[in-house]
Formats: sequence, C-alpha cells, structure tokens
Amino acid sequence: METIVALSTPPGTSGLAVLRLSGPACRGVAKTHLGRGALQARHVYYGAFRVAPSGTGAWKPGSPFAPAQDNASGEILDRLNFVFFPGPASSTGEDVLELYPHGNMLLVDRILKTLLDFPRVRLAGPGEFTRRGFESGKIDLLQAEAVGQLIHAQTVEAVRNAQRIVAGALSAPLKALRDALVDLSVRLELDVDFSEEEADPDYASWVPRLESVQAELAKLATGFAKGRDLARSPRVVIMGAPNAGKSSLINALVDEDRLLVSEIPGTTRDYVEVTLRLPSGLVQLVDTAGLGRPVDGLDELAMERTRRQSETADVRVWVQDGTSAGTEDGGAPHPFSALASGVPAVPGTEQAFVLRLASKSDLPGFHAPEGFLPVSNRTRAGLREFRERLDASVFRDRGVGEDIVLTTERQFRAVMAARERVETALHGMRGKPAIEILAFEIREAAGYLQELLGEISTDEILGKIFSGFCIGK
Ligand SMILES: Nc1nc2c(ncn2[C@@H]2O[C@H](COP(=O)(O)OP(=O)(O)O)[C@@H](O)[C@H]2O)c(=O)[nH]1
Ligand SMILES: [Mg+2]
Repeated sequence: METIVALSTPPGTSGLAVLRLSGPACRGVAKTHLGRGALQARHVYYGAFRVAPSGTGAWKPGSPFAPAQDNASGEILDRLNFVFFPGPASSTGEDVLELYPHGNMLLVDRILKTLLDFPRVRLAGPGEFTRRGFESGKIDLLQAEAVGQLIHAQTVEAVRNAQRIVAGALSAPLKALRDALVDLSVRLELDVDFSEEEADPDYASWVPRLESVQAELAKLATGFAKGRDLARSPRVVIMGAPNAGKSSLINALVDEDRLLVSEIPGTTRDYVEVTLRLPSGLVQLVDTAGLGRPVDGLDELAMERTRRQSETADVRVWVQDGTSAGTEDGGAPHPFSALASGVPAVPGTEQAFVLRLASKSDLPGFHAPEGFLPVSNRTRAGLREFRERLDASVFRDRGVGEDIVLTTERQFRAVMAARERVETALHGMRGKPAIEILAFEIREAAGYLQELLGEISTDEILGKIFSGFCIGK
C-alpha cells in the first residue's frame, strides 16, 4: 500500500497549514524527518522537520541503513507541531501523520517535496483520504459523500444536513430498511420451499410490513426535492431602472469594486453574478441591465436578458433612485413602476419583489416611498438592515428542520429503484403471487439500498463520487 500525502488546507498564506499523510510510511517519515523513532498515539509533539542528511538518503521501511540515532539531521525546514494517529483507530484506518507547519507556501512546498521524496509516498488524489476511510469500513458511502458535501455546502442548513449524515443519521434508518427487506425475502424463500405442502401462504401479515418500508422510501424520495435545493446557493436578482444604483449596491455589499459603475444610464448591459456571504449561507447576486425605455436595439436585448434572469430568481430585489432624479424620468410614468408596488407588469414575472430599496439616501431631496428601505451605497447607511432582511427572506423557506434529506442524484436514484421494486412486490402480493418473483423483487430492492450504502460498489461509481472532492480530504 502506498502512503498518500496532501496539503489539507488551501494553498496560500495562513497562520498554519495542515499536511496529512496516510499509510505505512508514516512512522518512517517521523523517524527520518522529525527525529522520533517511537511515537505515542494522538500526542501533540513539537519538533524540527529536517531534510534527511544528504548521502544517506531517506530511511526505507525494513532498510538496514536506518539512521543510527533517533534524531534526524540536516537542514531544518520548520519547527512545528505534529500528531500521530496509529491505524486502525484513525480516520482512514491506516497510520496517519498530521503536520502543522507555518502557513507559508514557500516552506510548505519544501516540506511537501521532501515528503514526496520518501519511498512509496505519493500525492493523494481528490477525496483519497475519505475513500480510504470508506474502504477500510470506517464509514459507509453515504457518510463519505456527506464529508464532501460538508466541505462544499453553501448554506448553513446544508452544512447541518451533511453533518447529520456524516454522523450516521441517514445510514441507520436505511440499514434498518435493508434488514427488513432482506428478512422478508428470506422468509419468502423459505415459503418457496414449503409451498408444495402449504398451498396458500399467509401474505396478509406481510403486506403491512412491506407497506411501511414503501412509505419510508417514499418519504426519502420526496425529501430529495429539498435536498437538491439545499445544495444550491440561491439567486438574488437585483432589478430596477437604469442609474438606480444596482451595480453600486452590489459593490457596496461585497465591499469591492467588482462592477462597473457610472452616471451614464445603461452601463450594465449584461447580467453579472457575484457571490455574497450572508449569515445563513452564500447567495449569487445577479446584477442586471436597467429596465426602462430602450434607446437602442442593444438596450432591448439587455432588458430581455434581465427579464429572463428575473424568471430564474429565487428572490428579486427592486432598487429605485430615492432622489427626484429617479422619479421624474421626463415626466412619463416609469414603465416598470407598477412592479415596485408588487403588481406583476413584466411578462413572465409572476412574483412580486421581496425587497424594495430606495437608494442614494445620502443626497439632498431624498425620499423613500412607503415600503421602501432607504439605503446609501456611498455611506452604506441601511445596508446592514438590508443584509438582515435579505438573509431572512432568502433562507426562510429553505430549511429542512429536523428532517435529514438525500442530496445527490445517485442517492435519489437508488431510493427510487428500491421503491419501484417494493411497489412491484406489493402489487404482486395483493394479486396472485408467484413467490419466487416476489422474493426476487424484494432482494433486488435490498440490493439497491446496499448500493446506496456502498456495501456493493464498483470502482467506476467510487471514482465518480470521490473525484468531486478536493485534494487533501
Ligand atoms: N450619492 C450616491 N450616489 C449613488 C448611490 N448609488 C449609486 N450612485 C451613483 O449613481 C450612478 C449610477 O449607479 P450604478 O450603480 O451604475 O446604477 P445602475 O445603473 O443601477 O447599476 C453612479 O454615478 C453612482 O455613483 C448612492 O447610494 N449615493
Ligand atoms: Mg449597473
């Protein structure tokens, strides 16, 4: 077995970095580079990481040329803390060594390179630590998938759901369902043997049991709609007249000059997405071209795009210039002003705006109409309140409460397939049953749940699952 190593923290400047090794070379690495021949389990050591002395090469497991003394020699790359987790009581089931060097990539790279020079140590692939944990039976496939989701989750609710699955909250009920199905199929098979004597097996007592399995599976399948939503970060589309301050609002929210802002109306022609972190999760803010009287063909196209964005929005925000400049518009009523008061006027827009803002509260002559939150993108007045309201309206209906939901297409498909088999079996039981076929259907249903848990899996499926992970996890 090769030993894998990876940087578990993002490459960049940080207080500390975490380098992780898993495999049989951990003890050799500690002896050669950290000067520790004997390692206590889960003990925090502090010491110097040294390059092995030139000429002698690295210590090879089983090599007679192990360094004579316990202390490594050679140039010190860093003084750091490290912890040894002996297998099988580790996250991967193998020996694991964690190093916590200072977070400077110049030094982290040198340590990593030194580790890679050690015999039978190579860089870990994406998700390989988690995969080894799965393959050694530490966690099942649902839990392994949830580890990936825990890292990539974009909302607090998604994090919580993933945490529960990692802790086994979804595996336990699924294992119970699998057991119930296996039990039923075994009993049916027994009946197959007895069927010659007993012409009429008693299905009446089995139907309710199978029905309850069916109901559980149906509940899991229904929950997937929420689970899929949970994984996605909501889209917040910012709309309003040209020059209302939409782009400025987004810049002020993300505290960056991300978007081009100018006093020339029609500066934003295309829609642009910017990620904003709110207390409950990440949202995609979508800046759009202003809606107003088109002055040219390009304008019309830009507005068409805005309307299309509006249709894909989870939440729409209307921004209006709160100074007199924004309301006059040459005397003509603003073509979309009806929208701001909640009346759907844009074709294809059925939903009202969740939040309405009056911008430029720092300018003289400012007035916020009824139901509009006054904000200034210049002084940032009102923006804190806007963030709070946005957070509340975006995430209000996205929670799953105490439910634990399936979050991947793979999980959903396995549950649906199991459910279909159970349904076929139930249908058979109510009619004129051929016992062999019933037993087969139920065994197949159990098989889908085993696949879901990773008790039956192929390299292809595993490859697909773990390739979505980051390296170092
Ligand atoms: N004083 C002041 N000016 C603003 C504010 N928001 C936007 N502006 C100005 O209004 C003009 C139009 O802003 P912009 O963000 O490009 O509007 P958009 O067309 O809706 O994207 C620019 O000159 C901005 O500097 C604000 O809150 N206060
Ligand atoms: Mg703009």
